[in-house]
Amino acid sequence: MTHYVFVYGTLKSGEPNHDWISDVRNGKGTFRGNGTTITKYPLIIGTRYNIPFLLYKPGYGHNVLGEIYEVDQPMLEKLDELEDHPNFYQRRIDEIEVVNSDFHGETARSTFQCWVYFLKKFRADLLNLPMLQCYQSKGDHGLPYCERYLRDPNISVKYEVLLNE
Ligand code: PCA
Repeated sequence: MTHYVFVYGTLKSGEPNHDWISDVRNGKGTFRGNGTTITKYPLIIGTRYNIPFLLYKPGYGHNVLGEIYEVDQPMLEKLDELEDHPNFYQRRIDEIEVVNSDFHGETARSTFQCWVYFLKKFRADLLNLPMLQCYQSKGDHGLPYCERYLRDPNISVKYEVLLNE
């Protein structure tokens, strides 16, 4: 079973979690092209660890740029583990427009239904943060991503971005 995933954050090539999607021990992950969300969404950097989040608030923010990967079931399950779907990020299908033609033999297609990791039940104050169009950990925002192994294991950052239930 093949899936398409649109990645907009640390999973992109050159970003701190790219190894997850390129490590063959996790399954198959093949880069298929750059893409952009057809719907606008807020892409923000949040928590003390500078984690990128796409907020599920259609119509706000930008048409976000990212990368489209074709992945197999084991890889999708690995990505769910990294993103802690569905407890933290929630994966949902979204329509993504291809912005280059790396889709060998499929150039007639300009949009793909892709899985995307969103934050759905997010705190409203996150909407006051700067909204990016394209994420880079080392971008000029000055908020580099803090990798997991460097974090305090006693602190859960969920409360910094998710609504209390
Ligand atoms: N990793 C996922 C969601 C946010 C993140 O850092 C991605 O790159 O799409």
